Parts: sequence; C-alpha cells; structure tokens
Amino acid sequence: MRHYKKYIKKYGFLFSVAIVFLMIEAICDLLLPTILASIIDNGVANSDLEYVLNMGGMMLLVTGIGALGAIIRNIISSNLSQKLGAELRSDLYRKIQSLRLEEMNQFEASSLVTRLTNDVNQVQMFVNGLMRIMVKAPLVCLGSIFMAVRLNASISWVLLLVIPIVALIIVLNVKISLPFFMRVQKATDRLNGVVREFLSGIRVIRAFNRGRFEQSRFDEKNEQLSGTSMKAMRIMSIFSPGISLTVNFGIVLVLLAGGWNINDGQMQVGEVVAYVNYMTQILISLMMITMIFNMFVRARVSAGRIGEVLGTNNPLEVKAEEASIRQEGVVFEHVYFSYHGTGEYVLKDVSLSAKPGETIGIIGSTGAGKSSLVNLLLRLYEPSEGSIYINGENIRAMDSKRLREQIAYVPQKSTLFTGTIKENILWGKADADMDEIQHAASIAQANVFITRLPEGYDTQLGQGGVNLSGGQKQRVSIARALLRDAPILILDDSTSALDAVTEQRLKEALSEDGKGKIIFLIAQRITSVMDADHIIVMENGKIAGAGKHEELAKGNSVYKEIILSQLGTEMETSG
Ligand code: M5T
Ligand code: MG
Repeated sequence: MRHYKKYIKKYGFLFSVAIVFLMIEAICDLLLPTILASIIDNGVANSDLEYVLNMGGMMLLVTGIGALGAIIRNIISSNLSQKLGAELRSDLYRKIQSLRLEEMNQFEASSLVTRLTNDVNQVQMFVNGLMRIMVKAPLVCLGSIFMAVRLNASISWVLLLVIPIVALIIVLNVKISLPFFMRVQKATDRLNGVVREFLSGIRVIRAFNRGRFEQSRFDEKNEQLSGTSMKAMRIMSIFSPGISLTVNFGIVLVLLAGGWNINDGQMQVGEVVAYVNYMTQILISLMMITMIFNMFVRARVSAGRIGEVLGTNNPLEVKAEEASIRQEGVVFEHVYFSYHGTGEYVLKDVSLSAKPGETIGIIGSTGAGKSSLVNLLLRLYEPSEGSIYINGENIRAMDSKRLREQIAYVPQKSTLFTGTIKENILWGKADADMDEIQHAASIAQANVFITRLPEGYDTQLGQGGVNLSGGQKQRVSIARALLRDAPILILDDSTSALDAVTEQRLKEALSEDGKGKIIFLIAQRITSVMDADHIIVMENGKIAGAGKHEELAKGNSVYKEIILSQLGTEMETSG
C-alpha cells in the first residue's frame, strides 16, 4: 500500500468531491419510495388529485437533483481514474527503466508488459468503481433498511432473515475468488510471453517452419487463460443469483406478511409498495457491493503486482571511495562476475587497464566472456567481486547517466528503432547537426550506402531496422555511437558483418578520428584486432594472455591456436 500513498494524497480531494455528489445521488434515491408511499396512501386513497400532482412534482425534482449529481460525479470520476491510471503507468514505466537487468530478467519482459497495461487497468477500474458505488451502495443499503423499518417495523423480521444470508454469500465470494484472479493474471503473463517471443523471433520461426508449433503454443496458453478466467467467472456467477434469490424471497415474504397486515388494518397498501421498493434498492446495492468486492479482489491482485515492481530497490549508489587507483583511463581490478548472482563465474579474476589513445583488442572463442566484460563497464550488471574504475573513479559510485555519457557503445546485436536513419543516429547526440551526422556516418562507412538510398538519411526504418542488411545495420549503429564522441568507444563484434575491405577502411578512419580515445574492439577474427595497441585473449572467462600481436603470436598458446584455425599455416610460418 505504501506505494499508493502519493496518489491518495494527490487525488484524495477530488475523490471526496465525487463522493459528495454520490451522496446527493444516494439521498435522492432513498427519498423516492417514501414519497411514492405517501402519494398512494394519502393522495390516491383519498382521491386527492392536487396532493398527487404536488408530490409527483416533488418526485420529479428529487429525481432531477439525483440525475444532476450523477452527471457531475461521472465526469469527475472518469477524469480522475484516467489521470490516475496514466500517472501510475508512467511511474511504473520510469521504474522499469531504472531497473537493473538482473531485476528485469527476474520479472520477465512479458510480465512487465502485463503489469504496465492490464494490471494498471484493473486498479483504474476499481478506483472508478469506488467512486460510482463505494459510499452509495452501503448508504442506500443502510438507508433503505432504516427507512423501511421507520415506515413499518412490524415486518422487519424479513430483513433480519435476509441480510445475514446475503452477507455470508458476499464473504464467501471474496474468499473463493481471490486465488482465481491471481491465476488469471499469471495466465495473462504467459500468453503475452508467447506473443512477445513469437514477434521477436518471427524470421527464425518462418525459416524453420515452426509456425504451427508456435500456433499450438499460443493456443495452449490461450486456452489456459480462457479456462482460468472461465472458472473464475463461473464461481462468481453463483454468487449474484444467490443474492438476488435471497432478496426476492424476502420480497415474497414482505408481500405475504404485508397482505396479512393490510387485512388486519396494521399497514397500508402504499407502505407495502414502498417496502418492496426499499427491498429492491437493498438488492441492487448489495449486488453493487458484491461487484465492487470482485473489482477489489482483482485490483488487489494487480496492485500487489504493480507494487512488486515499484518496490524493487534500486541499488544504492556506493559512496565515492578513496580512489586506490588514480590512473587515467579504464581499469578492471580482479573482477569476478556471474549472471545469476551465484553459480559459475563467467568472468574470473579479470584485471586490465586501458589508457586514453589506446585501442584494446579483445579476442576469444564464443562464450569466452567478451560481451560480459563490456556489459560490466557499461554497468548493465554489477561485478560480483572486484571493481572497475574510470579515471580513478569507481563506476559504482558514478551516476549511471554520467557514466554512460562517457561511453559510446555499439552492441553485438545491432538494435535500431522505428524512425528514420537520421533519427536513429541522433540517439548518439540529440542536438547534432547534419554535418556531424554525416561525419560520423562517413567514419562508420555508412554515408555511402545511406546517400544512395532514395530518401537518404530520411529513409524510414521498420521496427528493429528490418529493411536494412546486417552489415548496413551494423554501420548505422556504429555511426550512432561515433556521433556521441565519447572518450570511450566499445565495438562489440561490430564489424562481423562487414567485408574485409570495408572493415579496414573503417579501422583506418577510426584511428584517424578516434585519437585520444580508448577503443575496445571485440572481435572473433584475428585480422580485426591484429593491429591493436594491446590485445587481450579471453578464454573461459579468464584472461589467457595479453600483449601485442607479435608477442602473443610467439608466446601464447591460445592465441596461436586462434591464428592457426583462422589463417592456416601461412601465418604460422610468416609470424
Ligand atoms: C559469456 C553467459 C553465456 C556465456 C557467458 C550475455 C549473457 C551471457 N551469459 C549469460 O548467462 N547471460 C547473458 O545475458 O555468459 O558470454 P558472453 O560474454 O556473451 O561471451 P562472448 O561475448 O565472448 O561470446 P560471443 O559469442 O559474443 O563471441 O557462457 O552463457
Ligand atoms: Mg559477445
């Protein structure tokens, strides 16, 4: 609940205003049967037309006031619940953005999507529902009981009989349906998960003809969702008819007893009519109470799920410690890392340093931990042990925004977004002008192909940059990183889809333009890293060797093996 205090504070006043209008509505509803009774008993029974007309006018007036109250309350409540929903969604989204990747993985993306949409909707609907019926239903219910008893106490035993039964039904309803709704939300998560995976993997799914399999996976989850929802609904569907049966039974009793009492002269016809009216109002308000309880049950489940995300503690920024390392550039100091906190380390005792102006080549077989290494530098994850410093400052103690401003990153999997090529490159530096963009693109060897496109830089990209080739995507994402002009540049296997000539041109342009920068150049191909100032050889999460190409080619067995496998014997003899 603590996450919702803010909203209660902010919207509490408007909420109370809505409730005031709701009360006006309720009071009007309560007055009507009594006026009706007096029309019948005083006006109709005595054939007093004037009385009937007067009281009829009165009824109209009361109904009018009630309707006005309802209109105003409706406007307020829909406004309020929409605004609240939007704000909750936006806060939740901001929170999700701030989550560390570990935490994000723990929730699963599809579940986050459900929480952001469906769960927020449930809460929003409940708040809206509250303003429609919360106070009104109990007020009308209690008011009707009071008015009915006041009208004629002799048949109140009917109420004593009906009300406890109905209360019991409502309690049972809430108790039984809560776990079901939890299951419904989980099933929604799973269905979203399947759809998400399908959409992001559509090419592979088509290529491998897995469409039918995916369809059956979807159908299965879909059936689970509808099955669970159906069960929940079925259980709930017992309760409302149960209530209306009980109350209607009460009405029959009122008519019977009323008939008796009229015969005995203890009651008047109008009173019985009014009594039945009050019973009906009690019935309606009880139904509403059950409905709001059901909404409450769902909203509680959803609010809990939203709260789980909102309540995730962001790691406290570590206080800047007395820098044990005062070195310029990037330093890794005995870094250990595992993705799941525990279990096997994917990085073991990694120490390295890189000074401004240096290009560090990182090579190693797949799964050796190259990408993990730079993930840590970007602080997408935190090291399990050891520390990373930039210019003598522990990156843990740095504000993540400031940290990432110092790094230009080209991810291993080029990720582009819907929008034009220009917009995508502008991610690097939002206020760059066209010259800067073109400059970055030329270094990235992207300018040539972009200008050949009919719409050039204004070419619209589909989601994920679907309408570009692999190598074109890589070059656009390199341009995006270069535009940032940050002191540290990370190229994670970013030239893998380029031909050797283009790659060479890119490297030449980079070494010209990137003077004074630290460049981490991750690659699989030996030719990509050969001329780096310093090469780090990774194997199984460990640094298996470091040095210049010539040194490594002589003295490092892992490096020699890579050379052998890629260049064959010619290199061995010449190197
Ligand atoms: C190193 C594991 C992976 C591998 C090891 C990215 C990532 C990796 N891993 C996870 O468990 N979760 C993850 O999100 O870590 O992986 P890497 O650092 O990606 O290796 P690489 O970059 O050297 O490989 P490649 O293929 O990109 O050259 O055991 O299971
Ligand atoms: Mg990698």
